[in-house]
Amino acid sequence: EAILPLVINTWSFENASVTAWRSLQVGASPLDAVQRGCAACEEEQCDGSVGFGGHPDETGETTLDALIMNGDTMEVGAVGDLRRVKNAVGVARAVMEHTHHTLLVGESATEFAQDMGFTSESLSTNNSMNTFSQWLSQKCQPNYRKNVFPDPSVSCGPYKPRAEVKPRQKRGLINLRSHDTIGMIVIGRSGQVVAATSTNGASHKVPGRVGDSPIAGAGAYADSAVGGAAATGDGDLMMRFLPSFLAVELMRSGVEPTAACETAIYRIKKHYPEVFGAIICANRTGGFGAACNKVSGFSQFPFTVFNPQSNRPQLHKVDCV
Ligand code: SD4
Repeated sequence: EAILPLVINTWSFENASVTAWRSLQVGASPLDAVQRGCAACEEEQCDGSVGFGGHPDETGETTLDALIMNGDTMEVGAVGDLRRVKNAVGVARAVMEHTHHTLLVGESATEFAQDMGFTSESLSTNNSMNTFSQWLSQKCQPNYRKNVFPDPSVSCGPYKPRAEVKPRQKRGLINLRSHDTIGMIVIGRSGQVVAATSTNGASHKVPGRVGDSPIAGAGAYADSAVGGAAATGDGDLMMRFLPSFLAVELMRSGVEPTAACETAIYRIKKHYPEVFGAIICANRTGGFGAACNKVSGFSQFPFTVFNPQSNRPQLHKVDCV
């Protein structure tokens, strides 16, 4: 009575869903399907939050995080702070297939990608450069440094990336509607669970910042014995709770996907009630659910499901807790 295969992803990224589903239909493996699904989002720059040309860091550069996980073998490949390579999930796959490592970062990840034949090109676009110059031209720039009294997240005057360090703030800075990482779980007909993520992270981040998306158990997790999960939201805070791992472990102990997702969100909410975060969960029989944290301006989280019952990418919305 399993309803498989299943493709489920964060947000209303329908092309990603269709791409993964069609890949399965023509006999591709779940791993290939999840990779192609996320790559479709990278190419179309989903919501400006995936792939090149989005969310420039403090210096104006766009950098990428991505992960892919095989729930049969528990192999993971990931890249963080990847520069000048558009297909981040492809590089993550190459880390998994062609190294004994799990995570490569920064310029060295770029070098690895070049060795593997990926093209090196600028990730900047007119759009990302405009975002950057608009930010710079504001009198006070919201940023991720804790350096200016009284609001530690705003720097006024000529922007100085390096400044004295002040006590940490508890509230994240992720701007609600502009950070829509793709996280996708694919479960093949025979129950192979895989997951992947791809994102350009957070606008105006400190260079070197790596979010939750390329961290196994944070951005996504997959175990074919149980199911999979993938998260989106304020990665700097979410990654402290490994929500994807927690959700999978809850499902392992028999909790239904929706309840597993909710518990993972509640765990974060307890410490950071204002965190913007959401998670999708699926179990190996094709059951699925999602949860999000209700914060001002965000009360429903959309996610996309493709299975034999829907026969098309179906948009779901879950009310936040
Ligand atoms: C990050 N989790 O880099 C990503 C951003 C995101 O929806 O998912 N936004 O923190």
